[in-house]
This record gives sequence, structure tokens and C-alpha cells, in this order.
Amino acid sequence: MRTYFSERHRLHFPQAELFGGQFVTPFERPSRVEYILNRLGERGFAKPVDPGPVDLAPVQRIHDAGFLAFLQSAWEEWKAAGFSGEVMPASYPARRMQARCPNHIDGKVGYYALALETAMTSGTWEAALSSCASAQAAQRAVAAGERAAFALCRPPGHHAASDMYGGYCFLNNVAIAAEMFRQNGAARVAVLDVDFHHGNGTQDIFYERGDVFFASLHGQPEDAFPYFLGYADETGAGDGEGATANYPMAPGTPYSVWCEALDDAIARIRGFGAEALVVSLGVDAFKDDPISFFKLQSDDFTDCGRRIEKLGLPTLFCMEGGYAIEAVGINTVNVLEGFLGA
Ligand code: OKP
Ligand code: ZN
Repeated sequence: MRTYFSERHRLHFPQAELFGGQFVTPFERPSRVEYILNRLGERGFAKPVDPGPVDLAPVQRIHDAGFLAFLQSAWEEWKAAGFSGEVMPASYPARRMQARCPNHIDGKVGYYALALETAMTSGTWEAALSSCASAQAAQRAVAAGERAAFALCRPPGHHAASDMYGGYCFLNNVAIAAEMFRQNGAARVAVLDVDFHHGNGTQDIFYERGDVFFASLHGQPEDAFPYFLGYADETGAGDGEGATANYPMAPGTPYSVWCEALDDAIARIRGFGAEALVVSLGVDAFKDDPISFFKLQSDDFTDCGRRIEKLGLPTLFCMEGGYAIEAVGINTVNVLEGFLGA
């Protein structure tokens, strides 16, 4: 299985994440990918391939034009406004206020942010484009006949909606790749999100579409970010009714329980008749993850990969979260090796 990866991810390295009322070094940091690259090398995977430039057309089909223009110019506008820190929102359109985008960058940031832990800096936009480019290059490989490919995306994407960023995400890499599968002729595509956090952005993007199935296993919204989406009774709407499946789970959930949800999600995807599968591959369901509360062990990720393989679908893995830094490489590669038959 080939890995697609861009060194340009390094351009996104904010110093600050708002966490528990303090600014801390972001959990989502460049060194995460070093652990994954090292593990891929140790286990004999081929050297990663640079994805080349992003294809903007599929990005523009998924994301709002005003949102993309905002991401592109946010840093310059922030500096021009006289601010000296990293880009982060302080004001929000809360309940019973107007949902109109202001002109001042301080207001625009609040308008487009879904959470305020995620800072932007000078290189964030280019890094987000490079992450998306990796997903796109891997998608093209699968569409051209590879059984599977791994996009080592950073920053991640599943929290990004058509017009919102946050939760460390800017562009929704898996949604863009799923849309590319549709444009390439797959009548039905499934997105399976095994990251600990609910893939609110992906769900929102496809909520009213019947051609893309979305399934997510995640910490229940009562207790876990993103808090405001991901309940079991969110099942899609309109043409998409029945094409969303949520598996919110409680603190302390072990693999035995998680795995039943995985099998149910896999059965739903099979029943849907998907012709291609995109996996939001976060490994923060790991027992030692510093910001999550499931109890998966490293070997469980191998088993997870095996079960995903049994769907028999052309499969694109896109990296999302995983913050237990010493184990992120092992856990990620375990999923891929399980898929490959280890
Ligand atoms: C991104 B991905 C925890 C606060 C969580 C943001 C988490 C974003 C996760 N106390 N803050 O889904 O791994
Ligand atoms: Zn996550």
C-alpha cells in the first residue's frame, strides 16, 4: 500500500491551543507524522510519495467560496488589523444573533470557526492545501485500480464543514476524496470514521445526500468534542435519510463494545452498496490518548484493519487524529497491516 505525504504540513505549526483555560502546545503537532513515517519504514512500507499540487476544483465543490477566501487571507488580514498573535476567534454568532459574515477579520474568524482551540498562522493555508493534495493523490491511485492507499494527511480534516474550520481541521480531506470518487463514476461511496471524535464536518457535508454514506464511531457528545453533533438519532435528512449512522459511546468503552459498533457500521456500508470506501483514520480511540476516553489497545487496531478489509472495497485511508505520540505510528500502521492481512 502506497503512502502519499507532503512535507509542506510543517508550515502549520501554531504555538498555542486553548485547552482548559490555558494556552498549551497543540496536541496536533508536526512530530506526529514523524512517528508514523518511522513506523511505516520499520515495517517495510514503500517510501512516501509527494502528492504534487492540489486540484482546487473538488475542493470548491465541497467548500463554500467565502470560506475558502477567508482561509486564504485570514493571516494577512489578521496582521493588517494590527494583531500580533496567532489567528483565533473571540466573538461568536451565538443563539438568537445574526448569521451574517462581518467585514472585520476578528468577526470573520468567529463567523467561520466551529471551535476556538485551533490557531492559524502564516503557513496554515498552504499546509491545509498540501494535506488535501495527499488525500487527492491517494484517491487517484485507488480510482486507477489500487486496492488501497494511505494519505498521511496533516492537518486533519473531518471536523471541517463546508463553511467552518476547527478541531484542528481546515479542509475536509475525506469529503473531498469521496466527492472525487463520485465524479470518477462510483455511484455510491461510504465514509467510515473511526477517529475518536465525531466527524461532524463530514456528516454535515453529506447529511442530505443519498449517494454518500457516513458512519462514525466516537465519544458520545454529552462528554466529548465536538459536543454539539454526533447523537445516534442523527440519521440523515431528505435524500440522505438513512445514509448517516452514528455510534456514540461512553467513557471507558473497550474494544469488545467498539468492535460491535464497527461491525454494525461495516454491515450498513455493505447494505448501502458502496463502490468505494474512504476511512477517516484517527487512532485516538487508543487507551493512552491524552484527550480521549476509549480503551483500545494497539493490537485492536490490527483487528480493526482486518474487519475493514472484509468489505472488499477499494479503500482510501486518510489520517485524522491520534495524540498518544509514542504510539501513534504503531497504531496507525497496525490498521494498515491488519487490512493487508497481517
Ligand atoms: C481532532 B481530531 C478536549 C478538547 C478537544 C479539540 C479536539 C480535536 C480533535 N478536552 N479539542 O478529531 O482528532
Ligand atoms: Zn480525533
